[in-house]
Amino acid sequence: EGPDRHGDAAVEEAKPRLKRPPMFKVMMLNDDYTPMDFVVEVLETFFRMDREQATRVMLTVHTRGKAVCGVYPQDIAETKAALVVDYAREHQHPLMCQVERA
Ligand code: TYC
Repeated sequence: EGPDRHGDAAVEEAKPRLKRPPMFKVMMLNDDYTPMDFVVEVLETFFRMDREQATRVMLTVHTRGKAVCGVYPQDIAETKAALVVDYAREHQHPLMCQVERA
């Protein structure tokens, strides 16, 4: 029995992958300059929120300093945070995201 047994039915059996990956929160941070409508657009585009959800999260960031935009495996969380920051820079906004262990 084991992963390197060959020559019979066992080679066709994949080991069940039941372990969930560690999850990471993408946090959006407040600043004084990024327009509210730009933040709402970012939340809709990169985090698949509807207008109402995106507006609620944006206002939470604005009033409390930061809020969770989504929770993902680490590579996806890091990629989303980087894409958002790049997109904001392209539009000359200082919007910031950070990734935290969930
Ligand atoms: N504080 C910004 C303003 O008053 C709006 C804002 C909201 C900026 C959320 C960043 O992540 C943010 N225009």
